Amino acid sequence: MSAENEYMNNEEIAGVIAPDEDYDENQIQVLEGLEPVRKRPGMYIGSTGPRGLHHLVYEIVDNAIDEALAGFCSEIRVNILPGDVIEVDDNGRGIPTGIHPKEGISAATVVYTILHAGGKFGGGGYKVAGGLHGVGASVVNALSEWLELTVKDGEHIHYQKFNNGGHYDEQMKIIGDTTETGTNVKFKADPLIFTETTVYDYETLLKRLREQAFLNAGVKIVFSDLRDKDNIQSETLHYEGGIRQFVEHIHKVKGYEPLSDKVIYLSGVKDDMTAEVALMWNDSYNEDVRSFANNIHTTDGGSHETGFRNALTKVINEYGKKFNLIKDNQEKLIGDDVREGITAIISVKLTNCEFEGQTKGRLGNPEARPLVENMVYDKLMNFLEENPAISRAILEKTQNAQKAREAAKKARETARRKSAMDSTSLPGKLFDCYDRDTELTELYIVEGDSAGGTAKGGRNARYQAVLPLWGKMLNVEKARIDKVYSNEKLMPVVAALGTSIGEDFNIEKLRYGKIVIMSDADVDGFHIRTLMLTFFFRYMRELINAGRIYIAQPPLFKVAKRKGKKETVKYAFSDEERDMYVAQFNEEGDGTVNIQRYKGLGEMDPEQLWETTLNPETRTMLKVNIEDAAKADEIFTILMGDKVEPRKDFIEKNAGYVQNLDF
Ligand code: 1YM
Repeated sequence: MSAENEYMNNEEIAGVIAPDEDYDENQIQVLEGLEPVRKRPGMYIGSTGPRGLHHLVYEIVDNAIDEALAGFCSEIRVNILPGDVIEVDDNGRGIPTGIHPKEGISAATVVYTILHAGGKFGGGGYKVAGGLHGVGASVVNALSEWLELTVKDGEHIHYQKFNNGGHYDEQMKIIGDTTETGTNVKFKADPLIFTETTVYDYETLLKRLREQAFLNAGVKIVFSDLRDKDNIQSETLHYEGGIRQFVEHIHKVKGYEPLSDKVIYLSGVKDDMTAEVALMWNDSYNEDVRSFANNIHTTDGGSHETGFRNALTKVINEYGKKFNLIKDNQEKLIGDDVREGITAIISVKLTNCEFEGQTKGRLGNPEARPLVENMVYDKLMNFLEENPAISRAILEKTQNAQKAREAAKKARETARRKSAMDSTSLPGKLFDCYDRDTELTELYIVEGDSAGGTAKGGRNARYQAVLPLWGKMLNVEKARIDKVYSNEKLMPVVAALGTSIGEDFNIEKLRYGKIVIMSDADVDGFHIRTLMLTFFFRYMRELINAGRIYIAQPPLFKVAKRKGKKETVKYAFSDEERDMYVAQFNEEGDGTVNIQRYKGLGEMDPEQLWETTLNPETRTMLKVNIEDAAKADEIFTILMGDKVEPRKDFIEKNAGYVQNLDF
């Protein structure tokens, strides 16, 4: 059988036509097709920073997961190869290689070179895995220096190579025989696009792949980092228990003591939708509800999460009333009460997901709400009635939360009376700026009076305000919100921002456009930054969502060359940069090179701080996103929680680089 006939035999393609002889024409079309992706990568993968880079991997893996969900693939391998090449391999059917009727080239080539060709050709689909609008594979190709696609269809091995963003010289061709089936993709992210870095972070990929393995029970993902042959890491992610095990995993990582030994698992189906919920209460005061739609984390919730919340509050109240655990003269429990110390995963799968909001982090589909709401109501009620001991513990926990909330309300009223919450009474240590235009103004939150003094001297007082923090930081983990209101370290921050916190929070009252956490590059600085991010994450999350929180990036080293009286100075923000400047200076010769490591902001002159960290023209700052803050929250829980084991694990794992840990 000739190669050509072989292509035409593929059953997946309806209405096969003869292959187009004129490959050049296709070439041109293909190039035009992917050009927009290279022109505006941000539109397709969010950013060209580390997040966008990691996104490439998720896009390819998502296709393999889809194949697993369709029931054709039992194992997915993901490798980071030397040189930060990614390899994704599955044992599914293999992407169809037959000639695409409209394009006249292999269907697999179409999937990898034409935008919007991520879905299937012609109707009806199971495609539920995440990814951006189903254009994943071609977007990855467009942003790769090179990409190799190998498909095994049980008879032949098909192969095609793309260069410089999806260009190819040769059509897909047969390079051998096989009895196996599957798809293998290898690619190298294009450094011309990912100018910041093309180096993958093992933990970031591991976290996301693990999440996908939890969300798709039974899918087996083997993840390996093969970059350094002396330090090969590998992990098999395979959870028959799916999201139940996700909840257990979160509890284990955070060191929470579960309230019961069983994770509550609820599921339901309606029309073409499925919904699954797993939940368990623990001994903490934190709510950790994570929702997903088609395996995509909906960070801003949406209809499915609303359905869950409504049903949960209703069930607990009704159950409590029915079994006289909530007396007639008692107040109803509110959502915050029933969700205190809960860990829950909500996962829905629908054929047409609509994501809303500025960051597309909220599920819009209205039909998801009643599905989740009715399912949780019915099945959770059953569970509670069948497990009275667990139910009593849950009711007791939620009623304790209610009492604490009432105490917090009193504390808040007292605080209000003392007018600490009032934005007209600004904290005494605040060095405010003159301008009141929140498009311009910035608040620098700095630890310690010494660094505060430097920042005060170095800032542009017109639009940059400085708030030095002092006193012992509240251990937010162990305290409920009522303690925040009387905390001498956090209240000045609340007062300076003007927004208030928790249910009184009002972003319209925000007094600055940017809030910048500026801490030393050492363990204490790391600590303070984790604390601040955790505080914002828990009590002022909207500020993070609105992109208002930043982390300043002061330099780590001053590299100076002295020749007679003349000194040339370079600031380095990493060890690599330091070495580079030292090498440069040495190369130039004549003069002595001196390296100073800045242990704290206080060691810098005000002028140096301005030049390196404060001046909008020359500084770099990191904008904090919700994932960064969630990560800080998690680290914080581990560092501050009651449990020793997770803390030990964390410190052991991060001992080497805890100083450089960045969000
Ligand atoms: C390493 C990445 O992409 N696997 C993969 C992709 C597809 C199929 C199987 C597949 C899908 C279908 C039929 C179908 C894709 N096919 C297409 C398209 N792994 C990886 N494995 N046969 C095979 O959806 O009906 C897009 S993805 F569009 F060509 F069908």
